[in-house]
Amino acid sequence: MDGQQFRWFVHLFLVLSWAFSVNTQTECGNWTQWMDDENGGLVDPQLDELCVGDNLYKMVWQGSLTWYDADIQCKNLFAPKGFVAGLANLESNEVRNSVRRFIKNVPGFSDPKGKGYWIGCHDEENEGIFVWLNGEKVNVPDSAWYSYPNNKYTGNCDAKDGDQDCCQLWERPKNDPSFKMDDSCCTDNKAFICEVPGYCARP
Ligand SMILES: [Ca+2]
Ligand SMILES: [Ca+2]
Repeated sequence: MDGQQFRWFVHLFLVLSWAFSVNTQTECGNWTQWMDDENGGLVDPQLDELCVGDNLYKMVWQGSLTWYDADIQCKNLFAPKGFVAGLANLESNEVRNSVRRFIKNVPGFSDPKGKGYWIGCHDEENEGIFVWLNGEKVNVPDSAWYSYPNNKYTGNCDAKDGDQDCCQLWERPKNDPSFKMDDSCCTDNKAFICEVPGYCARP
């Protein structure tokens, strides 16, 4: 086999490997999803849903609510199915990056309502001290934020202290969004990401 034949063979192998991985279907919970060969997550783009470990992350990208109502909507969506949901906790680098990759790779998800996705952290109680909804302090690398320190806002933020207190994954920069973390006005209407612990656990 000469060099050109070898390169052709390698190319064919890579194409077949990709085709096979895309078509590999795996049961997750009670629906069929596709294996994401890049990070081991399980995704079904039609359901806007991503499994990382046992947890489900649902991108509600076609609706938009305030940060407070988004958290309530997450609970309302999954309570009938017997699960306690809420805005997503993205403290884990693995989870945060899987979610960001999912948003960036699926057409439509990268242009959500309100130019961002609400996630489950805020600094409403102590300005500058961000906490997740479970009360734990946000302790992500500075690089996980779009720009840090944040809270820079000079407009009319309709929050109780008039500044930016709620966390989003932001559609910035516009031409190639990285969907890094940012604080924004809690009363703005945005798309949002629900987290449903245990939803992806296999029976
Ligand atoms: Ca703030
Ligand atoms: Ca901000």
